[in-house]
Amino acid sequence: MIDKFALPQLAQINLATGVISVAEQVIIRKLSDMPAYYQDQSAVRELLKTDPIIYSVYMPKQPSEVTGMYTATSVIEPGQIGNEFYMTKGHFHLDESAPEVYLTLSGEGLLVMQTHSGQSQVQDMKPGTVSYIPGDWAHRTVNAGKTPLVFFAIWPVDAGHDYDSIDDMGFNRLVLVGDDGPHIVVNPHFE
Ligand code: S6P
Ligand code: ZN
Repeated sequence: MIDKFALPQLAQINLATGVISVAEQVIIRKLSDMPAYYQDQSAVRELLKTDPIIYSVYMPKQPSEVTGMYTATSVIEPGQIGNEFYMTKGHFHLDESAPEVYLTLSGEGLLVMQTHSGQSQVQDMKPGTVSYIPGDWAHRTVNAGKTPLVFFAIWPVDAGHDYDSIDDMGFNRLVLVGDDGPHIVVNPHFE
């Protein structure tokens, strides 16, 4: 379908902070929005006293509400909770034919992906990496560095988001803080 209503748009992204010049909506996720996502609940309770921001999402004013693509920058703060790095909730797309592309702008981390049938894959994220996420793969990003992990995402407007599956089951791989960098391990609590 041809998008008759969209006009060309120009935006400027600050590559270090992820802030978009034409940002219309900013989503801020604090630890209190996702306490059950981390394994070490005594570390969670301690950190909830300050309730840090884990990540923010900046969405520009969209050229059209009807068709096309959404874009956003995500900024995952550096930090850890117990022996896990700060990370996003992660989600599946409701439309399994709706893929997504992530371009890392700054920082370093990992993109954890998995299918409903249990296939999993973890990709490095660093400035310039481009990840193609097929429509039926859940995706979560993890900041494994000491600076904000900033990436740009593009996905179809009708993709929809399924957070409940991850809320219920988690991901089957965890990224833990190791002496020599991130360690990917099997999640013992994955159901
Ligand atoms: C949307 C895209 C990103 C995430 C963002 C936050 O399809 O994947 O914009 O929304 O990185 O992650 P989450 O899992 O809380 O939506
Ligand atoms: Zn997505």
